[in-house]
Amino acid sequence: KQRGRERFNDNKYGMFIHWGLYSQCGGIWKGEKMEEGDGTGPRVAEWIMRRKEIPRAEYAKLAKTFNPTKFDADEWVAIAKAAGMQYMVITSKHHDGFALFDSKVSDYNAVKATPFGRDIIRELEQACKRGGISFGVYYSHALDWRDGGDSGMKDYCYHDKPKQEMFVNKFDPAPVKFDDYIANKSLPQVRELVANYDLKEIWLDTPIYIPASHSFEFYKTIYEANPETLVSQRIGNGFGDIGTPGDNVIPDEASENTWEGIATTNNSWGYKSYDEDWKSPKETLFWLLENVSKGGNFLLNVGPDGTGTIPPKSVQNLVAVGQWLKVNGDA
Ligand code: FUL
Repeated sequence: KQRGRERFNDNKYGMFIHWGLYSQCGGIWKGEKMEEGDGTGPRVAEWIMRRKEIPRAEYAKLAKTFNPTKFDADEWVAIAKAAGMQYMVITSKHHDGFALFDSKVSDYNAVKATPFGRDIIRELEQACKRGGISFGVYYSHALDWRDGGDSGMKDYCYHDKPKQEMFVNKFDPAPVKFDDYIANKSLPQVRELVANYDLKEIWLDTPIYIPASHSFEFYKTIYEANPETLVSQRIGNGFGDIGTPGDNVIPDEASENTWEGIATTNNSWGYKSYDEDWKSPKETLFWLLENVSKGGNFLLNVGPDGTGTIPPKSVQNLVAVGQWLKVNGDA
């Protein structure tokens, strides 16, 4: 039996939220959709900086226009609850390096670099508390296209890992060593998160080249700050508490491990303005039942747009499942 399994799996169903500067683009850069043009990496909309190879300074201009006046933390929590969800995990910093929380480590964050000037992570943490659901954050620790240099490719690329070079910033990397990025931004920001916010879960992601010593350091840092905070296994190198079968994957077999299935509501995590391929309520329910009946949690994503609105169609589908759960579930 793994650490935290009981408490974690009691929550069963949660809302994953991918939100950041990229949400303003909706998958389109200079009139070009992400399906077209050059660049590598997945076609998911939060990857626009990598796919379109947008230089760091140019991408950072998106901070100046980030002013999601429709954002209302209590409303997002109300939607999660109406959907039958019992927890929420939001991107506190994705691969683009921009943080949604107030940080002393880097000014590249929602409070200090945008006209909005609000601590989104604090507002959601408090709203979850008021609403009686658990709260956690996603944090891209190893991959940071703004400050992460080459994300360890030069120093830690061994075995079969070169194929992961499509992940890293090769177009305009920060002139820093990966180890310095870990020491000066990534670890300190994780320290800020665990010290300043009440987190049930921290979803580190995309370890790519990170060496085991760093993964261990992250785990130790989080555990020592708050042993209640469970860590995703994408911390890398076999550390972490919560496994996942993969992006948009339902495992074949049931498992006693602590794990969480993760899925999108259309085909992207971040807001993609032209993706209307929504999972119907029936499909959504299928995913939920498959994951939960096999012993996992199900963390289902929504991608709010640049104004702070969760796409109405996804809300509608989620709430329809919530209504079914009210009648047929045991919550
Ligand atoms: C992946 C990331 O690269 C995606 O952008 C997304 O965050 C997904 C949940 O994990 O590894």
